[in-house]
Amino acid sequence: GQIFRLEDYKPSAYLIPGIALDFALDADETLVTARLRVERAENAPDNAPLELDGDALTLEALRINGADAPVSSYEATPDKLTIRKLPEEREFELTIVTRVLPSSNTTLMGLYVSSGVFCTQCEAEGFRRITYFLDRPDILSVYTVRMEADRKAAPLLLSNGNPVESGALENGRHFAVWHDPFPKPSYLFALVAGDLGVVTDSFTTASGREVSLGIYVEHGKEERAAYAMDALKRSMRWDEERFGREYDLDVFNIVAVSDFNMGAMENKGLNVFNDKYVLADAETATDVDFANIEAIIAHEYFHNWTGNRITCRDWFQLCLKEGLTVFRDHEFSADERSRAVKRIGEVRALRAHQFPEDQGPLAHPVRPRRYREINNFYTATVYEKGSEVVRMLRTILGEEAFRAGMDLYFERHDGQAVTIEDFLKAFEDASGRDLTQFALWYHQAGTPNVALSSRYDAEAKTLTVEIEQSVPPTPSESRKRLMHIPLAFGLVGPEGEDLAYESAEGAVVENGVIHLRKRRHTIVFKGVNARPVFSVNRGFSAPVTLCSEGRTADRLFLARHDSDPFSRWQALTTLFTDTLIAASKAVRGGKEPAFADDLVQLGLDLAADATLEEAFRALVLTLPSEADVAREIGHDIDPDAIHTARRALLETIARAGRETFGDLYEGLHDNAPFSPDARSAGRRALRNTLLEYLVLGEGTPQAARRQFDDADNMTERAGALTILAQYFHDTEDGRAALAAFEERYRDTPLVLDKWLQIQAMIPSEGAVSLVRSLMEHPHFSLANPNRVRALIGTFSMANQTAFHSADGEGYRLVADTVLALDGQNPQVAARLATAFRSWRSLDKGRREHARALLADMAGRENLSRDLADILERTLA
Ligand code: BAL
Ligand code: ZN
Repeated sequence: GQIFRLEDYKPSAYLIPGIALDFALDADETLVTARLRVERAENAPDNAPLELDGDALTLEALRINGADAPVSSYEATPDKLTIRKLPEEREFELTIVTRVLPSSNTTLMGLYVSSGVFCTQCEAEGFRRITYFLDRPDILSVYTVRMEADRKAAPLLLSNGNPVESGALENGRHFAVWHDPFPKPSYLFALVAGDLGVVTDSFTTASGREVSLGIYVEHGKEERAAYAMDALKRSMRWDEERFGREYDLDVFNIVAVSDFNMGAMENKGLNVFNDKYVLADAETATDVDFANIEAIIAHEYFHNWTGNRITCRDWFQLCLKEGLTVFRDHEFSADERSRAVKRIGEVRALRAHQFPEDQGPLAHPVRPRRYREINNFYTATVYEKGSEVVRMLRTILGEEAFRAGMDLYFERHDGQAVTIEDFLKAFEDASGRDLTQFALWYHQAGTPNVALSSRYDAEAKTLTVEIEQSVPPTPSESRKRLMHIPLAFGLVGPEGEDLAYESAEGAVVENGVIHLRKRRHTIVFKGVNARPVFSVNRGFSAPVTLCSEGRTADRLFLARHDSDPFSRWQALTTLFTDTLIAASKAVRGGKEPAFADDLVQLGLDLAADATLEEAFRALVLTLPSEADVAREIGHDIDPDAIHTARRALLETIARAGRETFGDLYEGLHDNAPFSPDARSAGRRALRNTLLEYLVLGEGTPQAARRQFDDADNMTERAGALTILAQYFHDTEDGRAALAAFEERYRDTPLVLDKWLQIQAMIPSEGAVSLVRSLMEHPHFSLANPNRVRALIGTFSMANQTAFHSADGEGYRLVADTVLALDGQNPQVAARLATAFRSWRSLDKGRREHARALLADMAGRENLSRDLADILERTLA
């Protein structure tokens, strides 16, 4: 297949400043009439052919300046329209009529039907499934959209921008016209037509513009949109206060649909959402769901400035809008909730999703240089590492200069399609700093390693710190350059306070940050009056792996005393991870795993420390996952040994904490009505975490059964069910709870997803056949991405022993599903296939099974470009 390269970028020979679209909506066959105002670009040759992108299109008519184009003047295939004979004038009008088939569109790209509602998804290259177009983000056009549809089936007709006109037509049909005054790339086009309920509200911007807000959901689900509306209004205010960004249209609409490939989409003025990230109430959503809704509503809204007003020149620049917007939504959630807890969650997610990507065959720079299928680059690297890079930029520049850089970026590039270079230049110009070395974070793949050691000289009162960086090779990048790594740090004194020092030599050290720029730095802190413990990468200031000399006593000390809560959590997590690695080795060698009492006691003490937030204490008691431990081991992984070791540590803590945990658990019970606020959510998180230990300590399911029966909210009900399913799935209690849950939520698909998910995680011998049988459940369907992700996605990511089962049957289950899905929805199939990305780090037998299945899949005929690309890179 064709490979697209960053260095091949050329400005288009033609521009399309305006487009008028007319949709005659019909589920079986929709006619799309597009009138394009085309302009030959300044420097383009007169005779340059006009090549428009298409995908699965049928051309019905083509007119140039109103006259039918002679058949000899163009060539149309489903994926391209080439017009060779064009008018001599620089400006002309093209009218293109295409026919598209919404109800048989299973890719969920372009125009499709979800539960009877017409909707669109155009990012990245879905607009070309609607009409022939220059479907690239640097073509900015003003859109006018007219839709007509059956009034009964689709009383609601929405598109981007502001509503202009609507009215009745013959035969029970009606129409509406929308106009979006802001020039935008085609990937931000959207249309929704259907019969939906609505929640309305309004927002007055800082400068007094009155904005009508609407969230559209299935009839009867309006109340479940209240939290999303609240999150939207808070996001709008926050962006004004933190970034000086105001909303710019008279209306802002959000539509929730049930069949959606992604989480949500930031189309101008008309965000389309996966309903999973809109609908929530106590009965159906967990606290994690509420937090995700808040974050994603904010994320899509924030795109209005970072993505829409200023967009990407080409798809290599995807991180320009995504990394930056993730950073913005992270900051929003940190401001709205607990900053420390939020940060720990971000780092856990980064390590779980981005680190394996960076360390495996699918590694790519935050700004990739080549791709075969851009859909495969909506990755944790582009999004999450992209956000970390912006966070480092802020750390390096400081809050004030960072904000000045953002202001300059908005001022300079509003209305443009730009690059990472443009973005960085704004910060260089605003701050006077040279960001050349820093820019490597965008260009170079791989997670840097930082090795570190320190020694204190009591007589000289110096602390000497040796730091060395290295960046491991990644596919097609064997030689790496040295990075600019900002490491926040502190010298923690005997009482837990940060010790002062007189001077630091050997690297630039400013405002509590060491700026690593060379391979090796020896930093001497002078005038340090007591032996400190060196606390480094506070707040996870740089996305690196840290290898420091393993002084257990120092880690135990930091876990209890560091003033940075992230570092406390990190110290404990490192201790847990190290002990789990040692225990896995022991298990593999046929020995009993053993755990140090002082570590177990530390966990108990932190869990019971009432001066700490409950959510933080819940994180403290959450052991590194099996996948976390596997990633740290890195090669020749035996998931069964890790599972056994982790279970043993859980039980050790459970036994040691039996008494305190019971009291803590009871004390956290809340009689107040459900509230999704962060503090209440933290209490529930700690309760659920304690419940697992209680059940393990007692060896009976009673406590979980009680919580399951008494719960008045989904967090506690699903938390209890998870524990019952994990440990008691083959007992009467486990079976009864699973059955009761299914009975209660059979007709609430988003909750049934939780039921699928919980069972997909059961680490039993029968896991593969259980998942296969759940695929036969009447409410499971390969056509719905949420169902697939809940069952098969969860199985592959969160059931390590079963996915990696030694007989290869877990791999086969996922491979079968990927192949079955590829013909319908290549994007979701390819995403599912990335579960194999770490196959080379498994032990030999598993590696062989994975290799055989990957090779078998790659050898199939008619694979989608999406899947072929993932398989080829995974095997390379
Ligand atoms: N642009 C795709 C969905 C999102 O990142 O907001
Ligand atoms: Zn985004």
